[in-house]
Order: sequence, then structure tokens, then C-alpha cells
Amino acid sequence: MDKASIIGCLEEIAVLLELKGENPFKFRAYENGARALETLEENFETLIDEKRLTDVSGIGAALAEKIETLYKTGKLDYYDKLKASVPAGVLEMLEVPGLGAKKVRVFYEKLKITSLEELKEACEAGKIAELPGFGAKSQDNILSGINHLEAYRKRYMWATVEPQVEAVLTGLRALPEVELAECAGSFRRKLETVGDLDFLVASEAPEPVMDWFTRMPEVEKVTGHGTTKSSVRLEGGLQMDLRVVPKAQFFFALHHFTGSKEHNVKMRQRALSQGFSLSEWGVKAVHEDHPAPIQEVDSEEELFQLFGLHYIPPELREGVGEVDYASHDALPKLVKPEDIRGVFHNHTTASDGKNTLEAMVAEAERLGFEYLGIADHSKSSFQANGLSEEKLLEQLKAIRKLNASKQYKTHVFAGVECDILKDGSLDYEDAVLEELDYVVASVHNALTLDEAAMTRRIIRALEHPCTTMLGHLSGRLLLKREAYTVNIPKVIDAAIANKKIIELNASPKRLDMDWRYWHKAADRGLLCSINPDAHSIEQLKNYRYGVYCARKGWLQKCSVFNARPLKEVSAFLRG
Ligand code: DGT
Ligand code: CA
Ligand code: CA
Ligand code: ZN
Repeated sequence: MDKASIIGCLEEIAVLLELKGENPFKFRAYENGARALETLEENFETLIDEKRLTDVSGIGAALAEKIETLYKTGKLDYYDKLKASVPAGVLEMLEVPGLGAKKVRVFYEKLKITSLEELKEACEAGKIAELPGFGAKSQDNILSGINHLEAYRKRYMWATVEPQVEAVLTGLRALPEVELAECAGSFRRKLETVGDLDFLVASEAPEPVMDWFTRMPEVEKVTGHGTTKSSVRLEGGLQMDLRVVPKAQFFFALHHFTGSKEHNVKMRQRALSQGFSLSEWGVKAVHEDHPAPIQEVDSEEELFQLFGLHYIPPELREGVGEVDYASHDALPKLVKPEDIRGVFHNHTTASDGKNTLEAMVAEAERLGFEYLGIADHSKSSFQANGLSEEKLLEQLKAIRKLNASKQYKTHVFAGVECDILKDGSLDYEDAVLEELDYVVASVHNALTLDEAAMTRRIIRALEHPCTTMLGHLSGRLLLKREAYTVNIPKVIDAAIANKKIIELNASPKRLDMDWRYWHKAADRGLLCSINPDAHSIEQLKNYRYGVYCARKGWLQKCSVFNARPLKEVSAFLRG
């Protein structure tokens, strides 16, 4: 562990001790130790090597021992135990501006508050103002501090930040000092939600780049401004970091800050096993007698090659085996947006869509789709203006007529998004469903069934001969509504056994079934349909977000139903 991390650890021990109500002498010893390390005049490593830490004023024998242990092993039992003895929520309260260990301890001891939510409730109920040493004013401050924290802590849907990222990258790349610019982090890995944005620039002249970044009109607050790193917070709370490095370091830094942390751990282990240490700065030999350090790579491909690895696309860098696969040249050839030939599960004005059937088909043709599947809501979804039998059959006729007219190059499939009723039956008689080209079966009501009942319900729908595919399996709305309780592996088993497709709902709010399940399921033969769930012509393009998640789920073209040509898709739907 390096000096800065050790200082952080000592500071945290001091806080933990104070939280626990320990003797002030005890926690001040750690505070003083941290200060002493911070203001050290001699070289820290030398002091440790020569066992002279105790010479430093403020560091006694017991503390010196702990510092040495941290330095050598990166771990400290004492710290781990101490940390485990305090509820995580109590530590979270320390992040509220103006709250220190002393105050938090009062909440903990007097009101048994162990989380931010409980603290918020106590403020709202006026209980904090009644505590000795607090008043209405400090209670208000704490409450607004919590509200800010919640706003700034929040995550964002990937698609929400995309325009922002494009704008910043365009701006950065237009600066004459900028050689290369990328957005790394979870954004580059196409994670369904992102916490903050991590920009990276290669430049020999960081100052003007940092000046541009910190002066962007959307910036609400500059939280850091340096020559290697600056940080800003935008209106609405989104945080952005910018790091500027020399070109020679760029691809190492890009790889490091793309992450994920878990991926980086695996990469560093592999590097070490080959005698190299890999970091955001570059790569160097661990031992002097090793070949000369490698100074530069011109791409991430070359970086991976250094360690005998094939290129790992950012979407796969989640530390779930990708490094192993890359070492055996066994990574999948991932599906691409261009592979998609048509889309299913789209709504029109017949139910709750914004555009007519004709408008949707015209747009599908413009986008170059070979086919378009229309699946409006079924009759039980009255809140979404679900179709009666007559309306559905009317729409079916209109679609047949449109296809026969050859007015558009895009073929239209007539389907429905059929509600899965509480008992697992479908929302229309079989005779009606059999008229259609396909059926997307989805759960829209009775969301609070217990896991066993919900799982049985969905499996029953999958066993229905008219069901083609399962819509938005978990019902989650990202950052808004949790998935309903359902046993996903069992549902996957049933889909495979009954030769049914599972949708990857590509609405940026859903991205459901979650990418984490796809790799294993597809290996076992599950077919995926990447469906935009479009309620307007603009949303037809949302299939792109589904493709990104499909890639995170290791999906290849052959596992994606709507990457197949019209002829094959028609044959599948007929059979
Ligand atoms: P986010 O922002 O929560 O959506 O997720 P990320 O992955 O963008 O995480 P962030 O912004 O904290 O850091 C960006 C990348 O930097 C992360 O994916 C890997 C790298 N990184 C950050 N902190 C560490 C660390 O402590 N250890 C390692 N190995 N890598 C780190
Ligand atoms: Ca990030
Ligand atoms: Ca970050
Ligand atoms: Zn739906």
C-alpha cells in the first residue's frame, strides 16, 4: 500500500474509533500519525526500510507496526475488524456535509439511527432538532445535505448521458492541443447505468484543455482543477472527470480508466505472472534482470498483445472470464448494430403508440429494415388502450393489405404484446392468437406475486403454443422500479425447453433481460430478440441500446433472432 492510501486508512481508523466512543487519546493518536506522514520530510520508503518510523514525532511503536503491516501487506486485521463492527450506513452519514464522527455518534446512540434514510426520516419528523446541541437550523442543514447527496450520488441511464458525452468529445477534439480524446469508464463499457463520466485526453499542453473543460457552460461547480486531472459537476448533478496524459501513456490510461476494476485486477495478475507490472502509467519489468521495459503502445490492441491476449472489446471488460477467453483466442465475435435486419415489439396509435402503422412502416423502410413487427397492447392493458378482439383483427387485416400493396419494401409482421394474466393464461382466445404471425407475452399487472407464483405464471405463458417470445422478463425500470421477484434461471430453462425466444427489451429504461444472464443462456441454445419496444418512430432506433447490452452478454449474431434474414424469420414464425 502506498503512503497516500496508508494516510487514508489511519484517518478512517480515527473516525471509526471516535464513532465507537473510544477515548479521545486513542483516536487522536491515529489523526496525529496521519498528519505526521503527510508532512514527512524524509523519504517514506527509506524510513520503513531502515525501521526508523518511530523517529518521526507523532508515531509511536504500536502505530509504526501497523503502518509497516499496511505498507508490506496492504491489509490490517485491526482495521478490518474495526470497520466490520460499525454498520455501513453509519459511515455513509459521514458523507453529509457538516457531519463528523461526533455528531453521527449522537444519532447512533440516542436515536439508534444506522442509515441515511433513517436520518432523513428523523429530520423530517423533527427528532434531530430536539437533540441536545442541535436545533431547527442544523436539522434543516442536515436535511438539505442529504437531499444534495442523493441527487449527486445518483446514477444515469446510459442513453441519457450519451448526447452529453458526444458534445464534450467533439469540443475536446476540436482543441488544437488535443491529440486523442475518449470517454472511458462505465460509459465506454456500455453499462446500463453510469455513475460519473471519465474523460481522457492525450496532450502535451494540459492547461488550455483543462481551462476549456472547466469553463463549459453546463458546469455548475468546478470540484478540481489541476494539470493532470480536473473535475466538474453539471447542473443536475452529473460529475465528469478529465485526465490529461502524454500520448505515450494514453492507451495504458485508457485501458485502466475503462475498467472495470475487476477486469483490471485480472489484467494486472496476468501481467505479474509474466514478470510485468501494469498500471495507468504504463508497463515495466518487475525485476531489473528482465528485458528492458516497454515504453509505448499505439493502440489498446497492442497493449493486450503485450500479454499474449486478443483484443477485448470494452463491453466485455467486466472481469467475468474475458481475460482467460482472450488468452485462448476464444472470445465471441459479438453482434453489431449493423447485423440487425428488423425489429419486433412495436406499438402504434391503435394502442399507446404515438405514430400510425403506416408512419412506423415508412420509418422502418427508411432505416433499411427488412421487416417490422407490430405488437400493440392486448385488451387487459386498458391503461395502455389495449386492443379488443375486433380491433386486433382489424389491424391484422390492415397489415395484410399493406404487405400485399407492396407500397413499402419492409415486410410487416402482425403480432400482439399479449398480457400474461395473473394465472399465466394469455389475454385472448387461442383462435384469435392463431391468426397472428407472432405473440410477445408480457407481464403488466399483478406485479407483487411471490417468486414461486410469478415464476409459475411466466413459465405457463412460455408453454402456451401461441407464444413466440417473452417480453421484458423482469419488469424492471432502471433507477425507478425494481424487477418483480421471479426466478430468472427457471424461466430461461423453460424458454429453452419450449423453444421460445426471450426478448432483450432495448428501451434504455429497461434493457431487460439483463445482460448478465445471456452468455450462459445463449450457450445453452436460447434465442434472443432485440426489441426496441418503440412507442414512436424515433424509438425504433432504440434497438441500438439493446445491441450494446447483447454485446455485454457475449451474444453473437447467430443467437439473435432479428439478425436473421426475412426468409428465415418467416419460416421460424410459421413453424
Ligand atoms: P461508474 O462510474 O460507477 O459507473 O463506474 P466506473 O467503472 O466508470 O468506475 P469509476 O468512475 O469509479 O472508475 C473508472 C475506472 O477506473 C474503473 O472502471 C476502473 C478504474 N479504477 C478506478 N478506481 C480503481 C481502483 O481502485 N482500482 C482499480 N484497479 N481500478 C480502478
Ligand atoms: Ca465512471
Ligand atoms: Ca470516475
Ligand atoms: Zn410491455
